[in-house]
Amino acid sequence: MLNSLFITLEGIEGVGKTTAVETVASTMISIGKDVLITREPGGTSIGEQVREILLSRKNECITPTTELLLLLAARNQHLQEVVIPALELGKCVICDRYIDATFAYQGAGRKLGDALVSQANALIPDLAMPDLTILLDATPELGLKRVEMRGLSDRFEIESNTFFEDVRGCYLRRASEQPQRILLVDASRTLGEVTAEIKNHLMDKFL
Ligand code: T5A
Repeated sequence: MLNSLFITLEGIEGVGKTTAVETVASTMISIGKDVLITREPGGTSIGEQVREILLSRKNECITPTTELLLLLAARNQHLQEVVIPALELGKCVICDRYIDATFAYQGAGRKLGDALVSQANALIPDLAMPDLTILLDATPELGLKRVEMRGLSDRFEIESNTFFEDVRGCYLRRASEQPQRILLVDASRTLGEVTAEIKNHLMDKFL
């Protein structure tokens, strides 16, 4: 997949992933890349339907294992239908959340563990790994405050502080284990500072 790039954005709720997707996209377009923006769970018709099930507060009875299997069903569809074909065309695919979220939320948050999450992901044929993951990091207090200002919360956003501390801890551990792939960005700074760091990193790495 010559010239293709797969970039993912990760972090707990409200740290600014969706905002950063736009920064990554405009920077990569400015250096001549053909960009495709997508997200997980979602990115396909089936994936977006699964997203609705997962985020709806009506579905509080979903068990951790059901949650994991639904996410991976959506991921498989997303990879086969959208991500892999785009990478084969040499595009730069920018995805709002991907595999690190499953380790952080289901592995650590829901306590299913790394081993089960790895085994479940291994069921997906051609599981693409990101070339770069931008991990936006801030405390759950700060992230949830930003999200609350937006109104109604989804099924994940009503989780406890301990849940989000576990999720954050797993993300930070993965960043320290995989520094070549994961760029850790302090998202508690101003939007201007966060945007500048992301842009500079992309320019240094890909220009
Ligand atoms: N999930 C997903 C799993 O459990 N396992 C998985 O494997 C996967 C793939 C999806 C849910 O799915 C779960 C985790 C999630 O709970 P989502 O909508 O993709 O949900 O994720 P959220 O984190 O809920 O998305 P949010 O939109 O809430 O948060 P973002 O994208 O991090 O934040 P963003 O960019 O929308 O910003 C929030 C607000 O803060 C402002 C923005 O303008 C916006 O108003 N902001 C800043 N303000 C000040 N300073 C900054 N530096 C700022 N950056 C952004």
